Amino acid sequence: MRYRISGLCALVVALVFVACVPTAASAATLYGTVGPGYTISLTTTSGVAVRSIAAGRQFDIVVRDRSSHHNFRLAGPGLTRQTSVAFVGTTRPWRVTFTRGTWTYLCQPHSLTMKATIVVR
Ligand SMILES: [Cu+2]
Repeated sequence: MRYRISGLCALVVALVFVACVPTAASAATLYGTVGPGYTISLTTTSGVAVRSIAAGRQFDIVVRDRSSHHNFRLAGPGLTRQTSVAFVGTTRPWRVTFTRGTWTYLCQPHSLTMKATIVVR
């Protein structure tokens, strides 16, 4: 009897674990793209520019940095991620949880013009 109860507990624990894993691994992807010209964007997989995000949502951000004259920097409350100016290529996904506040993404050498904000609420 004791054995059967602990077996049931193990099964319950296993089911809870399996139920939680897909959620953690299924953040949607957003694309940050900078260059080769003087352009910077953050878009959904369908190419729609991201202007606002619901607080607490999590995304995997893949940055496509297409120029050694630009970089892509994402900053919000408590978090900054960026490519180097020299880097050209596609980053591994940055798993980001968007906390409430104003987020910005920009190219540091040209931040006066290559800059945008995202409202997270
Ligand atoms: Cu730039």
